[in-house]
Amino acid sequence: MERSLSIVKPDGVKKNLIGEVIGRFEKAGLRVVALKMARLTKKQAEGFYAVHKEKPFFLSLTEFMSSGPVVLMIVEGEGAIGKVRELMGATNPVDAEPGTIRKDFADSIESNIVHGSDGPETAAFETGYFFNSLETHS
Ligand code: 3AN
Repeated sequence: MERSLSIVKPDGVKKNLIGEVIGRFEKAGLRVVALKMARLTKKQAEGFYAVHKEKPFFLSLTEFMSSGPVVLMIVEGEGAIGKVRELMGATNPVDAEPGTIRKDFADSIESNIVHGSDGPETAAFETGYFFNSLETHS
């Protein structure tokens, strides 16, 4: 069993895609075990994306991620991290495979609808960043 932290980003919420994203996860056999809606502060977005703090897109990314409400969730299942990444598609929607969330809905490499943890260590950090054990229901 594996867990991945996923976010429906501000563009996904604006485009009314919360159910679409969760539905795709569920149809792939993943379970949502923690869920909440939040509006991140700039500081919270900076902490979440701390690994990217030297990147040229850090300011723009953290402004975007704090620009409107997001949906935060932990999804659980066998190979959850890889499955979520497969369902999301490549970071840049231009490179994403047909039938992926980003190919179907994303406007750009930054406004790309959805986040998913990229490995077991990031997943452990990211799930703990937004949820405690009392908020997680296996
Ligand atoms: P992914 O979300 O596919 O794991 P990461 O972890 O490389 O991608 O990047 C985190 C986020 O930073 C992306 N979801 C995207 O919103 C943004 N990002 C990544 N690369 C760029 C870029 N070259 N220009 C603007 N934003 C970017």
